[in-house]
Amino acid sequence: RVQRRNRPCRFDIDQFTPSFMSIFESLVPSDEEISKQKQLLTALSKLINKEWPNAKLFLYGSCANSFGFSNSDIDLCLSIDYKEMSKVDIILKLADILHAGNLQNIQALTRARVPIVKLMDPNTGLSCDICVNNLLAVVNTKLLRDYSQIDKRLRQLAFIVKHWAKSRCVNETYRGTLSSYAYVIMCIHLLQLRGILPCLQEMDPTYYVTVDNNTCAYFDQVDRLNSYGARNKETVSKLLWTFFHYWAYQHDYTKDVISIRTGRIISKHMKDWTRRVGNDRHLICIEDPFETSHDLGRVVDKRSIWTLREEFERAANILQYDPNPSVTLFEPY
Ligand code: 3AT
Ligand code: MG
Repeated sequence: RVQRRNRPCRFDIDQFTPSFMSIFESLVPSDEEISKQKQLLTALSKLINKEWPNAKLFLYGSCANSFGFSNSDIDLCLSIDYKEMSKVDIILKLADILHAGNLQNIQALTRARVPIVKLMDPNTGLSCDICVNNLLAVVNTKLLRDYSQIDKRLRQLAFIVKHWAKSRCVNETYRGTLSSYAYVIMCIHLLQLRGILPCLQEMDPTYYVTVDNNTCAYFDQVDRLNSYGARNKETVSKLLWTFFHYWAYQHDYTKDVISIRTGRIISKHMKDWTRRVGNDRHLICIEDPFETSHDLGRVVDKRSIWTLREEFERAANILQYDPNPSVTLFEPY
């Protein structure tokens, strides 16, 4: 591992860029799909506002953060200020409202960690999950989308990383591997270190919201930053190599926390993330940009950390040596 730490990238890495780009293109949702999502949001908002005029429905997660594949489920968040009702009551009432509106396959999951209602819309064929008052997720969705507008390589890199993670079964939080959200944060962090993306939370804020006593503030006029990364000419295949090389051989799992909030690597020691507390083992540390006490790697346990690290090494070695990396990388696990 020590020798591999400084190994230079293969000289011919850029020849694979066209094949990685065509994989990216094949995963991007069509305009038609995006307009169907908007149509569903409008229809559901209308239905819900009949009962709750002051409630507001937001798209969040991959269908709104620009990192969504085609045919993925839609995440919606209902924002409602209704002191008399508990979250569970709201979920149950919401399920009734949706029934009356002729939506299908409605399930109220009231005991889940994040209670949701699931449904299928027969008009668009889309399935979605609705949660209640999870506004931090709406704000982190905006942060991710804003980063994706600055340099198009972020979206390309993150799509390929997510596609790799899904193909290799390391995008399953219930089995101790990482969420899509965590992988996108890892990609943003890499591009910050390469000088391709700025650190929006360190710049003078132009956007502020307070969510559950958390102040979220950052520079969101990203159309003014669209040449930020232009001096760095690295291709998506080179960045992909750098990403896996970093997580396979360079990241210090005993000491380091990656942080897009600061645009740097910070220490586990400073965050007091050096030992297991409850179920948080801190074996791979990824700081949430807004809930800074929240380690997105907390789902990883002492077995799944090795699964993950073996997959990072496999990917790094394929990108270094394989004659056909854009095929081998995604071979099913
Ligand atoms: P898929 O395309 O569905 O795999 P996604 O972007 O929808 O990817 P997730 O399903 O992981 O991502 O999560 C949905 C959203 O929920 C993304 C983010 O806004 C929020 N979220 C997920 N995990 C966390 C977390 N641990 N902390 C805070 N917000 C989170
Ligand atoms: Mg999702």
